[in-house]
Amino acid sequence: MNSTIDKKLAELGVSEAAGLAPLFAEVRARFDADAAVATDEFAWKAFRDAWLGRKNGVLARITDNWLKPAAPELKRAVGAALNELRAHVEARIEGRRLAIESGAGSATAARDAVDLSLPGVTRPIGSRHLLRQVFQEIEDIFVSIGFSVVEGPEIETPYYNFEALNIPEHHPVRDDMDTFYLELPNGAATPLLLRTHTSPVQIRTMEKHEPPVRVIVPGKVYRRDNPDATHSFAFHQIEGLAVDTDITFCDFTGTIDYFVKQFFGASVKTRFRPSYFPFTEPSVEFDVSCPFCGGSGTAASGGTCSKCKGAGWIELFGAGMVDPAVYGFVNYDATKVSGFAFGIGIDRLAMLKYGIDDIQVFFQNDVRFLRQFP
Ligand code: FA5
Repeated sequence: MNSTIDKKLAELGVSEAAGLAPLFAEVRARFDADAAVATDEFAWKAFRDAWLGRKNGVLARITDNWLKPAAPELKRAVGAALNELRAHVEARIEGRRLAIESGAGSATAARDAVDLSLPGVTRPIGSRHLLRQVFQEIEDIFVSIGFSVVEGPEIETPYYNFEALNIPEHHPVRDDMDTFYLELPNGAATPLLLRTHTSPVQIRTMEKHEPPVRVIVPGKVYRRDNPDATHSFAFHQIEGLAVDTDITFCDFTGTIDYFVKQFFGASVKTRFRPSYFPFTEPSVEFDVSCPFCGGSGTAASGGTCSKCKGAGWIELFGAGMVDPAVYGFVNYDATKVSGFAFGIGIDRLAMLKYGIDDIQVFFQNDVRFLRQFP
């Protein structure tokens, strides 16, 4: 490997004979690009000399640097490729001269540069994922009534995910939120986990802001749940939090009712049932009348509605008035402030609104599904 061509072939990483074609194709492409620029006599002369000049023209340099020093077994092939290139170069240079003389130089050059008759490259245009669309829909509704959108980290400390939400270590409710812990070096200051809900952002928000606070928190959350039609180990929630000096349970029900009617339509009925969360008191589960059977429990076919299993109601999310104990963790005066919070599972909400019966389709990226929600 001592000649320039051998070096160039080695650079191309191909066997010597096989390397000739790409090497000469590269030179030819460069020539064709240069040719398009020679649109008047002056440019044409410079172009001709650059390629055909006896001493320093590209073809002369190829002869000196590639053909002459090529290994004997390669010489014939290099010579043939060079002759072919020379024929192309000479014909094209002559063609450019005739075109310039006849006054069609610039038009021909433009045609050479861009072939307008070629069909364009069609690139499929994507769309926002259905879950992203639902997030946007919900954000718009809450923003229109004075809430701001904030976000928080998906990797959390147990303090924010549990303790500051009034869930001490060994509290049984932690079992429902079994989650993934991160492997950290020995001696790390605190364990880290993938957050199990968006509620830690309640604490982070209140730590930073004095009341009044009105925020919603869209985001991804994680639990060690086995995947099935309604469970995924990664899913989405929107947290809501409103705290001020005079917020009552009526503000809470009014806000939620407004949201649900905006989202599902005015005819949907709503109800609260008592529930339990360590960070709200009282706590509720919020139900809507089944949008599939209109709350009758009976499907259009006459049988039992399969979506609500005949109950006429579908559970939507957990919520409640913020437990005064939580205010203690963020230095709010629990005797002066009150508020409400809620945590909506977005995946299930989207399934309900758009009649999707398996949560897993959100994560499979099957375009046949995605195209149904442009
Ligand atoms: C919570 O996560 C509470 N942080 C909600 C809350 C916030 C209550 C503020 C009070 C005040 P829960 O574990 O019920 O609650 O989950 C809330 C919603 O997340 C459920 O209603 C459901 O829609 C959704 N969800 C829960 N687990 C899964 C899962 N594995 N896959 C998909 N969605 C889930």
